[in-house]
Amino acid sequence: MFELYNKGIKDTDPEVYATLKSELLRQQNQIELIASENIASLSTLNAQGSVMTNKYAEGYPGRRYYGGCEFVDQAEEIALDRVKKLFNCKYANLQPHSGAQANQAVFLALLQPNDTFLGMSLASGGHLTHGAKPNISGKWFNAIQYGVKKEGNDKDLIDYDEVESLAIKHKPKIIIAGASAYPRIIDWKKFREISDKVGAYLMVDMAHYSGLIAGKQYPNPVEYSDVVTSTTHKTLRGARSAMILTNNEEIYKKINSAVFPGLQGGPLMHVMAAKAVSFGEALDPAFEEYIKKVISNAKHLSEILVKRGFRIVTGGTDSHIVWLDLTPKKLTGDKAEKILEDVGIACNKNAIPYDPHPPKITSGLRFGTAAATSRGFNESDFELVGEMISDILDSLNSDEEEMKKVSQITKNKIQEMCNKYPIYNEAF
Ligand code: DSN
Repeated sequence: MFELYNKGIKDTDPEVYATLKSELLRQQNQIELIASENIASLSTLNAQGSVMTNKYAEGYPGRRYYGGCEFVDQAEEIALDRVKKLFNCKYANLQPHSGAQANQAVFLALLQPNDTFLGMSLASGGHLTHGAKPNISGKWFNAIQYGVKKEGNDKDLIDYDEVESLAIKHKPKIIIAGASAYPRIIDWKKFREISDKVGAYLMVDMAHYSGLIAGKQYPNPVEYSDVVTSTTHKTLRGARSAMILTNNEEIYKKINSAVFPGLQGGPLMHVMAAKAVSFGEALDPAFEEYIKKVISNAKHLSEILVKRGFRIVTGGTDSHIVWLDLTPKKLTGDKAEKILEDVGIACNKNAIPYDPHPPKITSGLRFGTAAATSRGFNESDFELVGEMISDILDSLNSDEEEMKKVSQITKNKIQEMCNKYPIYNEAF
């Protein structure tokens, strides 16, 4: 039962135990559609909750500033070997604690304060750390932002002409490709060509796509970029952490100094061990099958939502992401997110390109299929999920009685599905 991986806490700290238990039950009883989340394996959780928590290991394997590092060195070496195999790259740094820190490490390695870089705007589906004003990337650097096409056949798709003209005009030191809500294949080669034209480094933040890349269903950016960053817990389904990859030895050396001692002190060796475990899982052929399902489930979800009268930003998906435009239903993202959470579907409001609403309201929702696919949801389950989302959101335009009825029916169906697919067999 639940004590499986929280042995002891129940007796020593019932207060915190209660939060762990509640969170386990929330995850079990909700359908997780937050595109950046997943369900790590029990082995990954166990490695992360291990004795390596106790160890300081500033430095890199074989070059530490503390004694007693023999076994954490081995864990880091295993993780490094596996990740290099997974992404076919020569060099990796696995010490960044998070995606934001991995990106900062690249800035520290390759930029000076006030230097210019080019990144995708948050409003177009980019990431906060790619130059948004409230983030250090937008405060300490001259961040120029590109977006997506406003209209035409390629509406909502990355505006590569704009990327090129901004690059020629501003001569950035780095061009960043990669996004947080963009559901389509990004043309890494095109970004490489533009970067070469202006002598910029190409940095790819593949955080959302790294699992799809490991599963060979999305192009690998490593061969096109100077440096690649990623989190390790999204589609890659690993420990909550990050990494930096490169094929360039000079850049690798700079990245190592930027991560430690530039930005961080001791690496989290328990997380390193957990990353090693999850990279091992991603190398298993079963992971490729999982990723194929993640993408086909997203396509099915997207098709049902279109049938039910929603607009999908970019018209569909090549990934785990389904980006919903609520405008045809005259709804806002904040309200839709709340009502879906009330019935047991977790997702997040998300601005759509050229959104008239502010970020706390938005006209869209972002869904992702990685987590529910991990617990076993298949295409027909995702079709049902699409129908339930549509029923609930459509019911917002009916009277209170009808809303209550739809809500109760949906809650029951969600409970049935969640019971059918336990997130951890061993825990229930
Ligand atoms: N917060 C993550 C996401 O939801 O995409 C990115 O860091």
